[in-house]
Amino acid sequence: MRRLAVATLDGNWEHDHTVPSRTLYPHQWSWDSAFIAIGLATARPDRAWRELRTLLAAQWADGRVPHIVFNPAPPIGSYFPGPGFWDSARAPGAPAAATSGIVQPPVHALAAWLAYRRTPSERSRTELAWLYPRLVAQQRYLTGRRDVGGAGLACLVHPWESGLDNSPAWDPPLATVPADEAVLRAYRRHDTAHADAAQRPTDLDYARYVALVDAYRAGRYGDDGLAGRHPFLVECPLFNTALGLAEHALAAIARAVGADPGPHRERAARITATLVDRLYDPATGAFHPRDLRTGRLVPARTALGLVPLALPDLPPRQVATVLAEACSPRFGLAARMDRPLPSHDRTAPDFEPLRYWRGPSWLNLDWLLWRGLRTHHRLDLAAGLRASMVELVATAGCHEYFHPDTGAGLGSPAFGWTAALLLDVLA
Ligand code: 9YW
Repeated sequence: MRRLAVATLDGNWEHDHTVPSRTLYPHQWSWDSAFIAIGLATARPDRAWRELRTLLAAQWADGRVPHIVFNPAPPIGSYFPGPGFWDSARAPGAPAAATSGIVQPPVHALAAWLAYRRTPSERSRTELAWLYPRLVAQQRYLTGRRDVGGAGLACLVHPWESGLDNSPAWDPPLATVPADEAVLRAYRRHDTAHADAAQRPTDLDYARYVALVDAYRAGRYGDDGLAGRHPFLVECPLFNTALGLAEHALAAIARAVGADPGPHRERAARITATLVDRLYDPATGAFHPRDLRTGRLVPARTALGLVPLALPDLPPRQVATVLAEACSPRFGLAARMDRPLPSHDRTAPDFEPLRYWRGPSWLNLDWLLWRGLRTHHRLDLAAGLRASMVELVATAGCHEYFHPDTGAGLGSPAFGWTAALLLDVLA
């Protein structure tokens, strides 16, 4: 399995970064690269650092790390929406490379720290020192300009920023985004040429995704006054967990490169406390996104609501209730799992076992939860989840996602983060 995973990453390596998938995603994606670097560190450490360096070299002047860095070579035109649609060159502070204008969960500081721990050499320390101020700037952007709610959490302006594009969590906030399918007909989706349309977001979802980019691009990706003008504004529990994990990782990185870890520790504690205060629902015992346009929590019980377990300083009460939710029939976490962990409550009427983030099982969600279980000393459950991850890949290969009942491979084959995170749990 290790050989298969390394061969998958080798096959997706593209001179200075790894593509998530040769067919579906022929550019560099932000949080994919972080997960991929974690796996590369176990087998190709030089590439792990190169991966992160390439991504952070495309950071914007305001600190945002774009969710896509476009590969200038042939693939242009093979992915929608491409660089022409994003038109980043006309935005103030954009880098030389063509990129998107939005972000993804900031798992990069954690990735850099884990890569360093696997290969703690002088070379690694140099790389870490290069990354450190850039990772700090990324946090400053997310907790500064993106703190639309004013409480210290990052606010998302697009479901793509969550990394879980069509999660049922986004249905209510998206419902009010004007969707003109005619707009979409002016473009051509490419994803459905490479993957079964039944396993992808719908055309209506895409019409709204396009409308949201149109709105953000019209303001040249500026964040001033978002509250009064932008049609989609949410605080996401997974994204903000990554934000907190990043401060914990930055504290460790600061120590390694001779900087002061103190401020990072303080910020980490503040993020966890705010997450509990704003996104925890005692009625479900889990976390939920907050829709800033209505002020309300989104009721859907998705896997997003379990991810704060990855925070080492999550209070015992929240640890206990999130574990209860994860072990309930909705998600079926157990020391011996009889089915893979789904991305959405499998008892919900809108659970869809084939459609992307509306039910299928994903290794990155498993991995975040697996880390949380180990952090909170639930080694029995961590072992059960790890066994489930290994079995998925052993049976179906390094697929993008998996059927939450049968474990059959879905989406793209030879998918980067599946291979990478498997390498991490095997190491
Ligand atoms: C798209 C690359 C990306 C991931 C996201 C996933 C998907 C892009 O693919 O979004 O075109 O749908 O939802 O998390 O980073 O793997």
